[in-house]
Amino acid sequence: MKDIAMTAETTLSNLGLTDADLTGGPLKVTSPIDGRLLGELQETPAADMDAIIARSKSAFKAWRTVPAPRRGELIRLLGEELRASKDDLGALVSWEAGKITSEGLGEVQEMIDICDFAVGLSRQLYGLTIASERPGHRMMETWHPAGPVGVISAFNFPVAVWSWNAALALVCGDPVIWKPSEKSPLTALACQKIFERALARFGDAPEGLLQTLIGGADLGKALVASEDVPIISATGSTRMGRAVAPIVAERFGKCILELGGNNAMIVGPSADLEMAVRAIVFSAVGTAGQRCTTLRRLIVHNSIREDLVARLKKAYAGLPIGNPLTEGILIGPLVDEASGAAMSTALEAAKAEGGAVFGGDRVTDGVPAGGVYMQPAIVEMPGQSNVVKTETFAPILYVLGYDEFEEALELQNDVPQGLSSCVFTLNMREAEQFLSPAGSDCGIANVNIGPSGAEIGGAFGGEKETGGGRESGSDAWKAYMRRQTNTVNYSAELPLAQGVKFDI
Ligand code: UN1
Repeated sequence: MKDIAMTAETTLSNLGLTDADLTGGPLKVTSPIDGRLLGELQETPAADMDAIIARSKSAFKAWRTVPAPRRGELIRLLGEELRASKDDLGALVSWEAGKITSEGLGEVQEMIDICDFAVGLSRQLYGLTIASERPGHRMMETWHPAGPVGVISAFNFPVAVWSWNAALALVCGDPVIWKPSEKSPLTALACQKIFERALARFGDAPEGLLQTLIGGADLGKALVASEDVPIISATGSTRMGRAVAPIVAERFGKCILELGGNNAMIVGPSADLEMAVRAIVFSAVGTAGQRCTTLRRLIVHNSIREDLVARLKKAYAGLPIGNPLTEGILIGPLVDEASGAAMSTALEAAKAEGGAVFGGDRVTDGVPAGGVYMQPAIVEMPGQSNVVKTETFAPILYVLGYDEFEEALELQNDVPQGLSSCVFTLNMREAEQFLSPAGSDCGIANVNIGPSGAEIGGAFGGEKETGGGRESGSDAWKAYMRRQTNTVNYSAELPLAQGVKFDI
């Protein structure tokens, strides 16, 4: 094995993080891999928030008039810088969030993809033209930049989620103020440096286009409360969303919320089980069960339940758990002790609610000391009890049986969350019913692929407790702009709409 101590330092210095960034501050950043100290960071003083927001506001005044394709050029350069830093930033994601190498790199690839998307988008911020009822009039819709966007992101996708928001916001003409998770400030600092390299090559961007806040919840609170930040895009727990949304609503700001998920797969009797097993294992245990889109509920037809569960147990028994930077490892650590404890508590609750638990123990052999390594768990449940309806951010897969497809759909929808969902079936009626208005109630609904690992081209987000926001592809950009309806009269008359007469 490589000397991992050396690689952590090399990774940080390759990304331009110096001793000045990494020492002497009160925010201790430790790696979930082995608990090692990665840095002691200075925090952004809460007293600076007014100045930070004011800087963003003045950056907005300049940036909103820069032609959108020119704004796209900045994102093109950001994409180039990300390509150049892909290996290092991917490795830092592993160090700070505990992801396996391939997933760390995949996350950076997702950033590169959204930059490419946003560059194209910068020439496609289209509005409609609308037929006017009045002669000699033309109506149209124009999309304008909206103002500073506050981005609050979680530890589990510490850099990709920022980029989905930032790449879109910046081509839309909005500066960004980023409050990363306290668990992942190093990757955020690295992104700030990468962005600054793109800025230096770009040349004439206003100062303050991207500002990163390092520290605790008070900084996020100031951002959320500020009337000068019209858009707050927040990714994290439903609890966090419940705190953020009313404050933003109070001041008539707009929220883009991407909160909890409790994603299910329905497996019908006709399913290709071989494929289903691969999809289940990746989506239930990948990222150690710490994706919003992680598969948490398996709703399987009773005729194949035993067979499928037996295959899964076999696959689970051989899963390589350990240092996520070691080749061949598929399951790294949970982010911290509290996550491990939450997993154990959920498994105890599942037992009390009648569940039969397979796996779920802490692993201490063959893994680095100082990290929280857990065996993924499969829990056969008698029904969709409380614990199954609760999102536990850990690799727990609850299994429920069904007889009629309608029943499976009801189970799928009968949870508070509504992010992602899927069906494995070769029966076209089942597949289409799943996607129909009477099918899955989630923001993402897939056929014969798992619920996680979405591409950036689609709009990402979900309904109910997931918060209703959409980020990333499709027309998600519209949430970062303000819509203006324009009516132009090129006639010499002044007719009123609806035939109203008002002669003076
Ligand atoms: C998240 O877990 O917050 O679909 C994001 C996926 C990734 C993004 C997940 N593209 O799993």
